[in-house]
Parts: sequence; structure tokens; C-alpha cells
Amino acid sequence: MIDITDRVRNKDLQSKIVSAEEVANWIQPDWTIACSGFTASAYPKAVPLALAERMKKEPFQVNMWTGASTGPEFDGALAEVRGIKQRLPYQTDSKLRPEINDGTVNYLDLHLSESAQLTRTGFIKKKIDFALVEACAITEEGNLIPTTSLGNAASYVQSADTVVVEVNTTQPLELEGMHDVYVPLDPPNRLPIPIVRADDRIGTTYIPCTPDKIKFIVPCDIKDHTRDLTPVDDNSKKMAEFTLEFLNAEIKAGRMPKQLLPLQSGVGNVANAVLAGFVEGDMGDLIVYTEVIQDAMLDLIDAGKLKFASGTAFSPSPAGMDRFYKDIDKYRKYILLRPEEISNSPEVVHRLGVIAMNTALEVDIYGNINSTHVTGTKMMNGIGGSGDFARNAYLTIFYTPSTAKGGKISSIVPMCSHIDHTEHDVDVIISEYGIADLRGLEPRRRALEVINKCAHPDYRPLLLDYYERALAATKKAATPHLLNEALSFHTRFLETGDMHK
Ligand code: 0RQ
Repeated sequence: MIDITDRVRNKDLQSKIVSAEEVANWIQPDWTIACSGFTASAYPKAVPLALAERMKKEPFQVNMWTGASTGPEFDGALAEVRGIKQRLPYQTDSKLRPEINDGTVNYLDLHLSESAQLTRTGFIKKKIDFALVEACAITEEGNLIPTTSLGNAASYVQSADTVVVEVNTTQPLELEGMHDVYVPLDPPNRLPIPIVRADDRIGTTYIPCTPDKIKFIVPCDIKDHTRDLTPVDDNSKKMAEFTLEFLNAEIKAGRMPKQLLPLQSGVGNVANAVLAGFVEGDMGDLIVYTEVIQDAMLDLIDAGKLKFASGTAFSPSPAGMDRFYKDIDKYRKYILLRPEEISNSPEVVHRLGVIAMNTALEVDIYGNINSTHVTGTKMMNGIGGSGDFARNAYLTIFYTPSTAKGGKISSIVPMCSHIDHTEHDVDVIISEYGIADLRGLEPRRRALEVINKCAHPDYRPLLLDYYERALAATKKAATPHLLNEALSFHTRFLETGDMHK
């Protein structure tokens, strides 16, 4: 077993160091295990892998709660043995996704900012069976030094009577001090969250815990399985250019300071391209108040363009991680990790006036957004933090390439087949064809703006035809629709494999 005694600073606790197999054998069917982890950062790895091994021989299921998605050693390994019964609040795993869509897994797709409160109040389950948390080290007092994300870990530890800690020796001790842990009180005792600037510190650098709560400590030497960066494609590059053009115009119009307002960006191709665009652009002193901090933030720091980044997870590519660790003393001054209840807090997002930039699966002509369900029924990933930011931001931008699946799907449809963000929350939609600025437009003008600026030219006539017939049939109703045709693009796709036909 790897030696972690130097990282378990309380000598008495060292007697609780056991193997991952011992913990896996102690776990009972149907237990609810509340874990650290947000994106492929700081999720437990050794215990889930050992648990999956046990489940291969002795099939059973457990409920797994986390901060958001995890890596393949967690969701992938447990999905392979059909070991997850209930999962919340977000996932992106290609092996878990089919099990959510075939009835194996009961998936609770939650606003990330609300997931800690919902679990803390005991609404979903009265008591969790234990909290499983990755840490860099355990202090003399029993407190946990987090690693590359905070997610819901602090809240889960607070709610648990029993805590199991995976001490990960691949995570450098220099991470200590990069966290700001604050768990709000629950109503009716809640107080304002005292963050007025993205770099305000309001909590502790550790997850509060006590030695008596800690039942087992497991050594782990498996790295976070973060993903390689994919090269920026042309559509994403175009959307990034439109974003800079739009924000520059906002500055010119006096609606935005020249260093902008704090930025939130989702994860994925478009988000990377947009942030890379800021590296090239001439805006400086940028502030980021987001969930996930990725490679582009390191580029912005190196380019002297970033003042500060607050998030809940640090999740760069493996190359980005190496770069960060090599120069950790430099980068850590710019980065702070908070619980997701705070990084995504509607109160703080609203106060800071965040610019929210997220990606949609499909958008409809009136500006409603589907971020989660393919053809209205099959779960892709989940709403994640997009709703926390979209509803409360100063400016809410959604991105979508105009088509998907080689042009067979139009991402602009008459009516979304599922709605995560309503037209009331969406200010701007950007595709590779243009910018639809929906602010100040009533639904009829919004429809023309979305179709003419964002839809693919192949689909524009079909969408305009729908809109014009709906306008006539409803005698210019506030939001014209033909109810027997509103989902015809989707049904056509399901019947023929192509929305054109
Ligand atoms: O499928 O991988 O099989 O080719 O959806 O689409 O274009 O690669 O875009 O990776 O940015 O993901 C909305 C899913 C976009 C993501 C979503 C198919 C497409 C492809 C992925 P393939 P792209 P991205 C911060 C904020 C919700 C959570 C969120 C997401 C696959 O951004 O999960 O915003 N968002 N969190 O072919 C059918 C359509 C489609 C479609 C695309 N209309 N119909 N399939 N696809 N459009 C992060 C956190 O909260 C942690």
C-alpha cells in the first residue's frame, strides 16, 4: 500500500488507513454514498473501482451523489457493472447515459446550486450512509484539504455521520490554500452570502471535519482523468468571433465596462473557442466567476489578460494540468475554488452581474432552450449549472451550431422538444451564422431574428414557412404556433432520419 502517513497529520487517524477493497466490502446494497467530484476533478477513484470489482462477482446497486460529472473510474466503472441505482445531480459519461435512458438508473437532473441544499434537508434521503471524499491531506484537527474541485463535498461531509477519505498522492500539497469553503445556513436562518467581488474569501481553506467522523482513510495514486483538448473547429471559431464582436458593441454602447463583467462559460468546444478568443482579443483585466476552470484560463493568465478566476473545479487537459503543477506558485494566485452552492449561487451571480455563456442542444424560434433532452426524451448530460447562471446573469448568451448530425438535424426548431431555459431568461443566441439579439423584442420579432440570423440557410425556408402559417392561423397571436405541427421537425427526424424530408 502507498505510504500516506505524511499526509495524515493526525497520528491517531493513521490507524484508520485501509485498502480500497476493505471499504468496498463494507458497503451495503442500496446505500447512498455522497461523494466529492466535479467534472473529472477530485472524484474518488480507488473505492469506486474496488466497488465495481466486487459488483462484478456479486451484483448489487448503490445510490451515488456527487458534485457533477466524474471520470471513468467512477461513473464508467460503476455503469459497466450496472451498479448505480440513483445518480444526481449531473453526469457526462457515455456508459452511464444509456442506463439513464433504459430505466436502469434513476437520474435526478438538478440545478447544481440547489443540489447541496436538497440533499442537506433530507428531502431525497433522510440520511446519507457515508460521505466519500478525495483529499490532499488530513490536518491534525481532522479537517480535509481538498484537491482539484470542491463541488458538494463540504456539504456532504457536514451532513454525514461517517466519512471515508481517499488521500490522493498525485495531488500536490501546494493546492492547500486555493479553496474557500463556505456552507450557508438553511432557511429560516440563512444570511446573505458576503461575496461582492469574485476574489472575496468568506470561508475556510479546508472542509471542516472531525477525527471521530472519519471511519476509513484510503490511499490513492490515480490521477484525475481529465480530457485532452480538441482542436477548435470552424463553427466554434466563428461563434467566438461573434461573441467578441457583440461584447465590443456592448462596451461601445456603454452597457458594459471595458474590462467586461465577470465571465461564466460552460464546458466543451464552443466554450474553449470563446475563451481562446479572449486571449487574442484586446480586452484585459478580465474576471471569471464560473464553475469550471480550464486550460484557456492559464492562457489568459500567461497573456496578462486575467485578473482573477473563481470556480468550483479546476479541470484542464492533462497537458494543462502538467503546466499548472509546474508553475503552481504563479497560477494559484489567480484561482480560487468554492463549493458549487457558492460558485453557482443565484444571489452572487446576480450581484456580480455575470455574463453567462452556455451551449444548447436546440433552441426554438421564440428563444426557449433545450440543453438536455435529445428529441425531447433521451437525456444527454443534464442541466448542470446552466440554469443557475442563465436565469440570474446580467447577460445570458446561448450558443448552438445551426445544425447537428451532418445537417440532418436543425438546431433551430419551431418548438423545443424539451425546455430547460425559457425565453424569459435568454438574451442572445449565437450560431455560426450570426447573433440573434432578443432583448427588447416580443415573440413575433424574436422568431424572425432567430430564423434570419441563426438558422442554417437550408432550414430557413422551412422555418419561415412554419412561422408565417402560424401567424396567419392564429391571426397574429402573441406567440404563433400550429399545435399539430410544432414538433413536426422532430417527428420527421424520428421517421426519416432527416429533418429536411
Ligand atoms: O453528439 O457526440 O454523438 O457527435 O450532441 O454536441 O455540438 O459536440 O456540443 O459538447 O458543447 O455539448 C448541450 C450537450 C452540448 C452541453 C451540450 C449532439 C451532437 C453531439 C454534443 P456526438 P456538441 P457540446 C457548464 C454548463 C448542459 C449543461 C451545461 C451540455 C453531442 O453543452 O451538456 O450547459 N449542456 N452546463 O451531435 C440531437 C440536437 C443536437 C444533438 C447536438 N439538436 N439533437 N443531437 N447534438 N445538437 C458545465 C457544467 O454544468 C458542469
